[in-house]
Amino acid sequence: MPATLEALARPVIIGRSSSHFTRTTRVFAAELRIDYSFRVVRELMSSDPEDYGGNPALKIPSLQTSQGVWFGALNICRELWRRSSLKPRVVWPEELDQPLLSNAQELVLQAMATEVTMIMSGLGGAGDGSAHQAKLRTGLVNTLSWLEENTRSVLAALPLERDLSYLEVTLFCLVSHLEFRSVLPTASYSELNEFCQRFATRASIRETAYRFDT
Ligand SMILES: N[C@@H](CCC(=O)N[C@@H](CS)C(=O)NCC(=O)O)C(=O)O
Repeated sequence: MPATLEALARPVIIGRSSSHFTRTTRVFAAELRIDYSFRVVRELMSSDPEDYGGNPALKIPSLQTSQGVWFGALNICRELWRRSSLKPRVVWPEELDQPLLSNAQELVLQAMATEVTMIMSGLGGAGDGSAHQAKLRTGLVNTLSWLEENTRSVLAALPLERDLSYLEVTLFCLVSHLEFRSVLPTASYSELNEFCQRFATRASIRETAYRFDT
């Protein structure tokens, strides 16, 4: 089937199997039982927006639908939820109305973005010795320590009657990605590891394991 017709039939996630923001959307798709196609972005150094589903920021993931293209993981997860007939109870970021919870979400997303900067500047040949690289790493380590200290209270403060939360999915995708890309060893973060082990029992996590697309 031509690509445009396929996009009309079912949505297309444009991303990479090694990307934590992409995995976030695929975990949502699996939880919401949304059938989709997956288009791999082969060249992450490309400066052609078309390679990223038209995203002018040259970022993945994007979601191509008959309605248009959605840029970014949160937009995509919301659209997947709207398309799902299951309508599970999802806790979205705007519901996190106390500092502990909203700071946790902010720190998880910032750590994911920091990781992207570190990995991409490595890919771009910027090397590892700059003051900026050192600051990025310190910020990331501080953030992981904060998350380690607060994760138990964060999880306890989330609404009990939820099926899923954007916070938990992104936290899982972040922590597991740090090991996968060897950005930071995570063995010493026992609370985070305990959370990841529990969360990894979901089928949506098993079905979306990180790997490098060939
Ligand atoms: N705000 C975006 C950020 C997406 C993002 O940073 N994606 C990474 C991959 S995980 C990316 O596009 N990396 C390529 C680059 O930064 O050039 C979102 O929430 O989806």
